[in-house]
Amino acid sequence: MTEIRRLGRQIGVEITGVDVKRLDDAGFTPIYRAWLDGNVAVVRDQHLEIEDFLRYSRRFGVVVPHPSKMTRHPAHPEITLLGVNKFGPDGALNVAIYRRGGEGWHTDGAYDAEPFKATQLYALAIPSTGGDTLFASMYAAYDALPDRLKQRLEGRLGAFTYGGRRQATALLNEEDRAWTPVFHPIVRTHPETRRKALYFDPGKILRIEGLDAAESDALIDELTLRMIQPDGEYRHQWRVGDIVIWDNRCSYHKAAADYPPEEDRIHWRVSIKERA
Ligand SMILES: O=C(O)CCC(=O)C(=O)O
Ligand SMILES: [Fe+2]
Repeated sequence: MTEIRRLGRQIGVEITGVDVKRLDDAGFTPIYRAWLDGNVAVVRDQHLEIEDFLRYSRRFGVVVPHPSKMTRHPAHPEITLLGVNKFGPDGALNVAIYRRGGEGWHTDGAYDAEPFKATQLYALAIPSTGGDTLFASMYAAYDALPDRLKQRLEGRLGAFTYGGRRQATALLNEEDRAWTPVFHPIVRTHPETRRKALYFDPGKILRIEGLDAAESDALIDELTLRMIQPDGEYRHQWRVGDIVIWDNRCSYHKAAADYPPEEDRIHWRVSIKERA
């Protein structure tokens, strides 16, 4: 029996009692609906091979390879490996791998003209302490904006690249580091729920179009302070066998990146788009 339970007040649902390998369309429908409603869905206690994970992930959309080629699974380019090859040949910790996703609150794939709909992780190894993933609702962030900011942002586009203003491209090969900016509305209407969300990523945004540089930077700073609403948060403590999927169109996330580096924390990860 599939059971669905709310986790955070405005974000997060937990789904138990399913084996995603055996799910038919009728079994998937309530999961998809719960995910749209909760933005982040946790499915517990799965035992998956890579093909099972890919097949289940394709139910949500089009699975695409991530631009970081060096962290792709060697035999399955659509699978990104998190926490693998954390130590270099000289034994030094590769901080870009260890702290991946931990630099700040973000949404995945805003650097693409067709940004990521969802990201899904499957947990293979979890450290004894730390290593949580934090989530927050972009709907809650938008709803909490003062009217003057809602009005100021309405219809405005942001310019985004992979590395943003800091040009943080450590996980990319040399030849993949040049990006042409793409543009997305900062106030984004979710195509399925029709709710408005603050679509924002301080690490990937270059500027807000139509403002001079100083104004744009100041507005980016102000929005950065307003991204996270206490009522709109959920913190995921991982267990081996968890699948977690988040909706990049209406949520932010961040890795806590605080676990003992000598311990394993390994996930398979896929990037999912609405269309190719
Ligand atoms: O490892 C995590 O907790 C999340 C990392 C992240 O930001 C991502 O996979 O997009
Ligand atoms: Fe991320």
